[in-house]
Amino acid sequence: MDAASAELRPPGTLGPLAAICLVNLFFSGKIESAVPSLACSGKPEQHTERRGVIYSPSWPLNYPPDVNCSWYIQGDRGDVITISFKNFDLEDSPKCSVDWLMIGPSSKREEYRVCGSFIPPSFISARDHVWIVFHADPSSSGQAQGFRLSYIR
Ligand SMILES: [Ca+2]
Repeated sequence: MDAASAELRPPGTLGPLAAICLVNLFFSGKIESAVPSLACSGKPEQHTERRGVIYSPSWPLNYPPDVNCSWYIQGDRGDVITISFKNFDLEDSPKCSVDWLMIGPSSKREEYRVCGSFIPPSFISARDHVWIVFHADPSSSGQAQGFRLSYIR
């Protein structure tokens, strides 16, 4: 804290505006982009909310090389899950074999694979659960911003 702001408030307190901003950050999920994503630590990040937002690691900065991230969205019985892309920019390659985003009913069953810089069409699940898997190859060339998607069921 610099001298000017120290004079404005007693040490150790946040103003009401700062508190509201922190709450907004928490509920919008944006704070996740500031810390390493659990989804990229080897365990899938579980989502059971009716709607939510998922970001590539380091968003809105470029994603790091050599990452594997996975998210598992579990709906209620009979739910259909719709995934819509808000931002999308992954290193392009033939058949998306270098960097890719995969969506499917399990982490091994791929129904949808995308890369490149065009916003892909929405994905509508045939089941009440979906896996989303993101892979970036070890090369540090060709990095891109990544993705921001929302899901709703
Ligand atoms: Ca890459």
